[in-house]
Amino acid sequence: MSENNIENDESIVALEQRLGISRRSFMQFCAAMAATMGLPNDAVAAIAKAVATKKRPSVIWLHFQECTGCTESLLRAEHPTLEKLILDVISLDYHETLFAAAGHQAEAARRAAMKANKGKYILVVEGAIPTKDNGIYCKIGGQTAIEMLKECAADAAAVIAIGSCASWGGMPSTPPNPTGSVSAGEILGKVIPNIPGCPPNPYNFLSTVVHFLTFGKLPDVDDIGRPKFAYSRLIHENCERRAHFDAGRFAMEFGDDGHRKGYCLYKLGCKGPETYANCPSILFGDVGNASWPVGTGHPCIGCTEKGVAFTKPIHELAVLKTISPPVGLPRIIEEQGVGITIGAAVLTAAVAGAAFGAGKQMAQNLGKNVKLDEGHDERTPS
Ligand code: FSX
Ligand code: SF4
Ligand code: F3S
Repeated sequence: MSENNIENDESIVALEQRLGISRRSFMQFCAAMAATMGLPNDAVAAIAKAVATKKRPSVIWLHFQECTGCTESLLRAEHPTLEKLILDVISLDYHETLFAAAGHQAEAARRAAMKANKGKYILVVEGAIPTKDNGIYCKIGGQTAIEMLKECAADAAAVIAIGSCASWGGMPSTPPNPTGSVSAGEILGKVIPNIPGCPPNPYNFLSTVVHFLTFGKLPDVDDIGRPKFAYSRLIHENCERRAHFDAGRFAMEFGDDGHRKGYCLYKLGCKGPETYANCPSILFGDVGNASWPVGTGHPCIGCTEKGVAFTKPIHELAVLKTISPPVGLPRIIEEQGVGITIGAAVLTAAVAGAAFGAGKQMAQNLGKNVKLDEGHDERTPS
């Protein structure tokens, strides 16, 4: 079914009435999910149908050592449609921050949801797990975080670590790591899908859940469990300041002339060259252009990378993992005899650039009914 046909499908019409949102907004949400995951246009209809008709997966959401920023970031996705959709895409059956219930009532609700959805629920873990002194530094309802995580993971269909704390220890594991904080995967003894970031981008989490709902499995992950659709490119590859890096134009101090002109932040300690994430492509908070750390003038601290954020000093220079040009630009000098013509390379780069631009614009304009001025990008520094 095409995107246009599905808009008139009765399940989508029913969804419109149930949630009080327009079909157009809903289709824009589905298109943004597909674009975030790098899926072709055909996937939009499949996603729309799955979200509108499939039983919402039960989600048990645990909080351990963290700041609740991951939850906050999910709820701060600003479009009027989104908070409704989050709560409609998943059935949030246990969440300590958002739950109305408290105390034993809340723990009873968690166990009831786990029993009713045995083997089918998604367990989301937010926060690191302290291991020192038998884990006594984080206890909920009389259980240590270690005990609670093991109990909840035993019958889950999938376990997802959200945020850097649950993914690799994050902030609580900052040396000297006084409580012996580790990741959820370390407690469970396996690599689990994780969405690092402090906070992580809500679209990466939502896209992962929507992928599970639509295709019945989690998306492909890299060797440390991060979905490839979101964490296979260095920040440095898609950064709007990259031309300044390549030309050697750097901010040397906060507030200096180069900083005011939007020059590259590498010499202020930007970790974009060694950090894998899609922040410059999908941005944060749905508030428009430049809404990501580097866009606002702050160096990336590498919050999605173990061993970078909360370990390396913010001012320390990043390791340059690659000096190849960003994917959106054609290569200036083509290597000889590698089986690709300059024309093909330019075409590939143009297509990659167009896809990147389309995804970015879609994410930025979710729920808005604006005419895009595609010839102008306000983020480009003068
Ligand atoms: Fe950690 Fe999430 Fe950073 Fe905070 O809770 S990833 S401290 S944004 O909230 O786990
Ligand atoms: Fe962007 Fe940072 Fe790379 Fe400079 S060093 S181009 S600011 S990611
Ligand atoms: Fe984190 Fe750097 Fe993105 S600090 S939010 S990985 S730009």
